[in-house]
Amino acid sequence: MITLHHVPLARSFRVLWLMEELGLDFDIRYYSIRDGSMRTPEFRALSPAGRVPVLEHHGDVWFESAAIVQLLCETYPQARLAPAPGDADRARYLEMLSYSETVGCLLENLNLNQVFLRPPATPSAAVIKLLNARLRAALGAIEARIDGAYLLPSGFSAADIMFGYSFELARYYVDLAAYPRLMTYRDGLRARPAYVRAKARDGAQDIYAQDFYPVPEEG
Ligand SMILES: N[C@@H](CCC(=O)N[C@@H](CS)C(=O)NCC(=O)O)C(=O)O
Repeated sequence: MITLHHVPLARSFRVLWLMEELGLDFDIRYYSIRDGSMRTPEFRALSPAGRVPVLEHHGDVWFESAAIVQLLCETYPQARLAPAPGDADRARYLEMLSYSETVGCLLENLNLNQVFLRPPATPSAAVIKLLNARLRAALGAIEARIDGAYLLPSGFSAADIMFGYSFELARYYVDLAAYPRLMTYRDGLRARPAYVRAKARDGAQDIYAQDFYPVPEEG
């Protein structure tokens, strides 16, 4: 009744993790960005841009991670993972849903330049340098304002799933030692039982071949 279309370590992990937090019973259909499995007409019929996540939920088909996360929070409100309209944390919550994709898009562009681009195409060192600086600035802004275990004063929420996932991926491009408060925050998220269960179902990633991708020298 619930099927997640998922690439290991991709944004679909956000939905996987949230569904573990919600205690839902669901299947996972695994894909790879590299093997053409996302280019079939069947998958394109589910996902207009051919991206994950896609969630089939009791006959409905949803795409875009932030939208799916919000729809799940609204469908299962008893979990209280999304502040409702009128709640004190609502504005910060909505900001962080979108901000997580600000970070996500920077990571995606770094992935395109430093992981997926194939010869004879050559990545631009200047563009990578700029993207990397923008990623560090985006993370630094949250490092400066986070002052507890979670993003919202009211406690754990789906915003932590959205942003926590992005922060995990940033380790491939930036030295996370520059963000000590976010590292403590990340360690707290990693210790959540639902996160541990989600990681156990994530699958083996084939996106990154290195642990770290430094900014190349210009020139
Ligand atoms: N804004 C979308 C982005 C989805 C997206 O780009 N997903 C990536 C994986 S993280 C993907 O499916 N890429 C496939 C490709 O680039 O071919 C979301 O948050 O769901």
